[in-house]
Amino acid sequence: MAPPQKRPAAESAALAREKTRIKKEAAQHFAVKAAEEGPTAKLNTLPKPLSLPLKSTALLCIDFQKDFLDVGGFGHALGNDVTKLADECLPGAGKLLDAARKLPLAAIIHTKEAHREDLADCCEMKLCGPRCPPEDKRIGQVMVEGMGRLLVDGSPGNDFVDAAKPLDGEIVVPKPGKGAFFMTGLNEILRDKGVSHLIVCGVTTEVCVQTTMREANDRGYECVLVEDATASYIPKFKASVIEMVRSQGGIVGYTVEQAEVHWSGRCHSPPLVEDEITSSSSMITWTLPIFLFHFCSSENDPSTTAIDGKPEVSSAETMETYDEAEKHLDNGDLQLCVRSAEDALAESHNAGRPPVALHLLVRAKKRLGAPAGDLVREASEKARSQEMPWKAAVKLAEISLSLGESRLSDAIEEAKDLRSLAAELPAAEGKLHRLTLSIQVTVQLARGALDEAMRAAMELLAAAQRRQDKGAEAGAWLRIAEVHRHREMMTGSSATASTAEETLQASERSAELYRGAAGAGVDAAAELRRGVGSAQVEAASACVRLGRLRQSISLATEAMGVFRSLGFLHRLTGALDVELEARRQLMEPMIGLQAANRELQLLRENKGDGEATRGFSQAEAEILEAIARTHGALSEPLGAVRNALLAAELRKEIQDEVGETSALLLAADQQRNLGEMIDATETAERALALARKTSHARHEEEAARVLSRVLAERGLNDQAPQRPQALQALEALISAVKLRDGAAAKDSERMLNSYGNLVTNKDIADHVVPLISRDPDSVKFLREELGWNIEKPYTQKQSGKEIRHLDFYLAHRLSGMGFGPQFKVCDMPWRVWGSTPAAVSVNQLPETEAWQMEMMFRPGFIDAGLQSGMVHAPFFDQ
Ligand code: TIU
Repeated sequence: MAPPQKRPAAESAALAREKTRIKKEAAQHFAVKAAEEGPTAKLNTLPKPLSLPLKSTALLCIDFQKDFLDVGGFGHALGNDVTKLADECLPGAGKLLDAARKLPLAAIIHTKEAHREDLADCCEMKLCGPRCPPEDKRIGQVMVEGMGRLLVDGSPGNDFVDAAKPLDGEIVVPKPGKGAFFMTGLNEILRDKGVSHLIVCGVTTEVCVQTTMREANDRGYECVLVEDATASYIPKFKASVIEMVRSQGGIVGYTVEQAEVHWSGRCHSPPLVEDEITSSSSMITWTLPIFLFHFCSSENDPSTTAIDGKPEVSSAETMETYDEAEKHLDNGDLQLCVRSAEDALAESHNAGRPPVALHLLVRAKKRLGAPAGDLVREASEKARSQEMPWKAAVKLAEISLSLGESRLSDAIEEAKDLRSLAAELPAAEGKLHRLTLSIQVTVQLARGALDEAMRAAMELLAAAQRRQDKGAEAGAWLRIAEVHRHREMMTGSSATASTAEETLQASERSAELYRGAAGAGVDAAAELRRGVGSAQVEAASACVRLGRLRQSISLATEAMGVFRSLGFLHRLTGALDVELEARRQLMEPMIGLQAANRELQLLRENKGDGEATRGFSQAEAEILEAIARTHGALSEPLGAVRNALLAAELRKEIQDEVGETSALLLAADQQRNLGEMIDATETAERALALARKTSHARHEEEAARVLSRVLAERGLNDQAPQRPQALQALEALISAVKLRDGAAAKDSERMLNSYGNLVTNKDIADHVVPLISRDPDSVKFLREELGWNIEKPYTQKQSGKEIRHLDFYLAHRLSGMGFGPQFKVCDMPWRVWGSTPAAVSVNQLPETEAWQMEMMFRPGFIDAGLQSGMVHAPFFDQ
């Protein structure tokens, strides 16, 4: 045999790039790296001792269900003696759960083997194949009253046993197979939570536990099997699994005898809630004996950081009442904003601020639904009683209302009035003047008058420079950056174009000035610190557009720190969005997901049950939506659906119906990608109803589009809300052909195509046949203008075979492809015409398309051929 060859010294840059790409893509399937910081636990595992990084460790409890542990369950139906199982593993599992719940683990997850009620997720082999139990003891059947249907989600017998029930906040993963990774979102959940290590327990050892451990091992998770918290109906199998797992140096993972090891050492407290900034650095010594885990101190000094290395979200530092009001408005805590603004008005000591506080008050009350007339009246009364420049105050209130109702010309006029008023008020002049200009920038941006907006922003800068007010100058540069950003995006407008470089420069200048004005940091006015953060986000997003992705991430991260410490949660999630986009472009979306989940965790820990929970819930929902979108981009619809539905739930809780609609739309679209068409229909219908209720035209349109698409894919075109419009487009097309209007025909065809399969080939035939029989020349027009080939006669006989979609899908799944083709509709060739109508059209889900591209097929063709048992060959030869 030839000796091994030496590797060539250098590889081409292209090859190296390709390798990096493959590595990054592969990484999406793998566990993340172990946490480097935070507490660790030393375990006496075999084949060697293991140090668990607690921050990235999850406890995974497999199938502690009555179906396996109780008489009358599925395990019993299989012919097992189930009576010894509970004693063998539940005491150990109870101790393990108790201990784990006291630790800062990444997650506690409970799986359950559970099929959907319709058993669509149970393959025939498992349901009624030759290795199944006899009739009446099969999945979905009721063997013993009181236990319900065997192994079906929601049945009493499918629930967890009392000794190992999940608590609130713990994750439950239903699974249709033995392995917990098969057809579940478990891998995404673990990856999102930054999990590298799994402590595994559950039943039965050699079936679901071992299968799951093997699946986890292949995905890069380090697993530890806890021996006294797992059991098998066949004791020698448990012993064998334990031996197997740790043989060959730990081929599947580690094992540890029991959960009981006395704890010693110190641990700092988990992040505390509310305003106690100092609590993050306090050390406490736990006096409880803790099972299993033996703490070691964290490598970095824990006294300076919270448990996860981050400071907690604070709701107030040295913030003035005015800043508080601003924060609450930004976070959507409107009642709190009203209260802080009223306090700020009462404190009226700072020239120029009272009118601004009134401005905040009016905006918050407006968003709470107060009538405009009342608000103006209230503003003028408040202004008079506070002895503030009331004319200016009322004018400001009017402007707020005009802006809120998009009456932009009114706002412009009012801003001019305000300006002349400002000049008459020496004490407040500077502030009011700048506020006027700032409003002008806002209004001109809203009108799309970008050069006018830039002029106002420049004037704002000049005014600040005249007064040598660094903070105001910083604010002006931020507005300039904002206008540049709009000018970057402008298309077909007459305004001057800007580059991302210009946006970046202006925002960097702003950050620098804000930082200078804020001085040493923590004690600085919240307004200035917030300015630093906002300027950094603007700069970070410009960096994304410039492809400077690492720089973008570091800016966004810094900004998040600022907003977190000030409690500006909405801005915090805005900064996070920028980081996610940069991570996505860097092809490291999982790191973004981890960051998002960390932020989510932090929000939840700090939420408390105080009054400001609305802002927390809103920010939580925003992060969940960002996570859902990222999963969507990664073609992980399970993760996307789960997070989008959680977001919708939160939005509902805080009665944010507009937000709820958009979360539902996101969920519906992903349920469609997942093939959960019934769920997708229901979700889209809910979204449509909400959009109508809130009179949100864009959402209504979007919901009608999603719902129509789903219904069409289910073959329920007639129920689709956009069906009438789609038919109108077809009629418009026919009229355009009659009039020989090429441009109109093309427009209508584009319109028609945008409705996808809402209009069927039969509809087209029903319209086209009468047309060409009355007007034979239209065939030529259709060919020349639209390229429709409807005159080509068929020379061969058509044949078609219909195969039920589900059968076809399952056949492919079971024959080893792992999934089946996922098209929904297959008729005959689209717009091919002969003596008898014949058309093929195929609608596909994105997954199928990607799969076909990989196999170098043009999307659609193989499905069409496969399903219809080979349609008319000449069509494919063309
Ligand atoms: N039959 C058996 O031992 N186990 C299962 O079917 N499922 C689980 O292990 N959970």
